[in-house]
Amino acid sequence: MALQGEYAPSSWDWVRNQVEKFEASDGAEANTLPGTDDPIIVITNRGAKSGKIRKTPLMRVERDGSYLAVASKGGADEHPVWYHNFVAHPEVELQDGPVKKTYRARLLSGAERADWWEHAVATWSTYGEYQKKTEREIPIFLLEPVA
Ligand code: F42
Repeated sequence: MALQGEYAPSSWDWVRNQVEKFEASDGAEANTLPGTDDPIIVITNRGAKSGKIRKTPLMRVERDGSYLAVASKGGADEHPVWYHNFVAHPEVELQDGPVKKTYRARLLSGAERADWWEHAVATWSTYGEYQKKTEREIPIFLLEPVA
């Protein structure tokens, strides 16, 4: 069941523009981190306070049909706001290229987190640099398909 509600675009222009181009082309364009060949996905999520629909591009980290959402925010000392949305409303929609499906987000910890963090850094090494920039442990959510 698609997430319904009023769409509230990101307040960051480059993010809002990437989402617009990605969705208008059904994932055929604007599907990499600008200036690189590194693939992204777009996650539709519900605002924890506003209840509005938010769309969050993230680097594509996938394994065996599940995806990872890495709340790195460039190594900032605070979590991205979407972290709170995923905690409050774990049912999200993830679009990878033309394919859009429903997933359930689960915050990882312990050995499971360590295993998936290793996969995230192996997929996109900049995550390792971001973690070195901050004392904050970068949260990661496992997104598992909802049947
Ligand atoms: N961010 C990452 O953290 N990791 C990535 O791998 C990543 C890759 C990436 C690739 C392409 C691209 O274009 C962007 C990429 N980003 C990545 C950036 C990511 O998409 C987000 O823009 C970034 O992580 C910051 O997320 P944010 O949720 O903090 O966004 C801010 C700027 C924002 O949109 N704030 C809104 C605002 O109005 O200022 C509020 C958003 C919101 O969700 N509000 C909640 C609500 O209720 O509506 C409130 C929630 C609460 O409890 O406060």
